[in-house]
Amino acid sequence: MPSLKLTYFNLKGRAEPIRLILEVSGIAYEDERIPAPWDDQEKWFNLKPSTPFAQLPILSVDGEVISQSIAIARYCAHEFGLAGKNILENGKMDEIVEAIKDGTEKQIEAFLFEQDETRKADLQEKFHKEVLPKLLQNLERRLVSRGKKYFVGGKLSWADIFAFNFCSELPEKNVVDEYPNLADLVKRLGNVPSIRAWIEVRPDTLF
Ligand SMILES: N[C@@H](CCC(=O)N[C@@H](CS)C(=O)NCC(=O)O)C(=O)O
Repeated sequence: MPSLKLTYFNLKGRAEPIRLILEVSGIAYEDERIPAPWDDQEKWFNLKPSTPFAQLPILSVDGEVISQSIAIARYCAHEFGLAGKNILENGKMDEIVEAIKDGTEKQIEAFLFEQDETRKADLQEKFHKEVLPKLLQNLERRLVSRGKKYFVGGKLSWADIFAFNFCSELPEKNVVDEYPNLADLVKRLGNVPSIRAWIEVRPDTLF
């Protein structure tokens, strides 16, 4: 097995789906956490110039570094048994992951990045009233069309893990209850022993 070190801020954020993939795979890795820039900038400012795109997360694989959270997650899924068995299955998994990524980017913009208070309020309202319901509805439809239990191939994959992480990190968790098959998937994944064990011990962070 390669020697893995995942470096991110002490947050769930973009690293948490990767951590969950590694936990489910049962692969040993170092979970390196540095203070969030708003807590203490020094460590990040020292590290930033050495990272490929001046951002985190990064994953060191036997000393070779890859960045971009989705690329890292995809690498881990493929390497450790949570990807598809053929190119079509992988395409279907990518579809789910990319759809969730689109929603996540809009969420980050509305809740973290936007500085103008009026625009921020508008973006947040749009997220709650349009972006999130549409995304959850489409995920529910996709899940139903693929047999209700898992998003692809009738077995647990990194696509399910992305959906689990996104839904279970929503501040208002009960919004997912309107989508019964998605809610059931989130509940089932929360009971996977490796996921449950990780959630019990992982650092308690704001997001
Ligand atoms: N597309 C990149 C985005 C990475 C990103 O935005 N990272 C943020 C933390 S979530 C970061 O490193 N911020 C600190 C900075 O840009 O200085 C990915 O998915 O990894």
